[in-house]
Amino acid sequence: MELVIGTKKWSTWSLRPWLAAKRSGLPFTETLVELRQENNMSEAAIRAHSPSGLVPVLKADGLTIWDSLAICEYLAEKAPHLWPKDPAARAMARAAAAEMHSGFQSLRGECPMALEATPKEVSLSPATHKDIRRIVAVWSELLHRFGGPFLAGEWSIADAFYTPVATRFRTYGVRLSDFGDSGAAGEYCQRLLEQPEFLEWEAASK
Ligand SMILES: N[C@@H](CCC(=O)N[C@@H](CS)C(=O)NCC(=O)O)C(=O)O
Repeated sequence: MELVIGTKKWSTWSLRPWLAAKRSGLPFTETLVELRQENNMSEAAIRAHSPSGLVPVLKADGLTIWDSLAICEYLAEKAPHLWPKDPAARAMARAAAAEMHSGFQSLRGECPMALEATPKEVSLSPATHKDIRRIVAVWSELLHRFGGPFLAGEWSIADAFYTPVATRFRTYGVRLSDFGDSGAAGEYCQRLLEQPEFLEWEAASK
């Protein structure tokens, strides 16, 4: 399997399936395309791999899979432990990952992942406040329901989807206690940033 990803300090979409691929235990190679190159060079470089013109893509078994959630699902077909075994936990984990995949546009736009940046508190819009409050509510509910340490108990694809969010909260100085966290969400956020796979990605991004 070959996973084609974008620049590690910026590409949130690439980080998610990369974490899942690491946690799958399956062998894979990594091809990195530098984003934001001059003269549309990135676009041409991505197009050489990706029919959608976006990264990540996974090349496996003669297929080119061009969306981060679809890649994670494909990996989970081969490594079922990437989703929780319990159907209720699996359903909730999938809902949490899907909400991240299709939502939180304001947070994404206003707080891009920037692993190279020095963390600094910034003033954020009401729409981003609403996204953060919702994320804290999702995290708090799942951590309470399944007992942690990850969203649906053991680490799952849902945690891959929220790892980029944890970096955004750190980079932009978001204090989760200001958004309804009674402690568990903040601890979970920190836990995501301490996982060895994330630390490997972060070190490589530098
Ligand atoms: N829905 C897609 C979104 C992928 C996406 O937007 N990728 C960005 C990078 S993070 C990209 O390739 N942008 C093109 C560019 O920056 O040149 C997925 O889940 O994989």
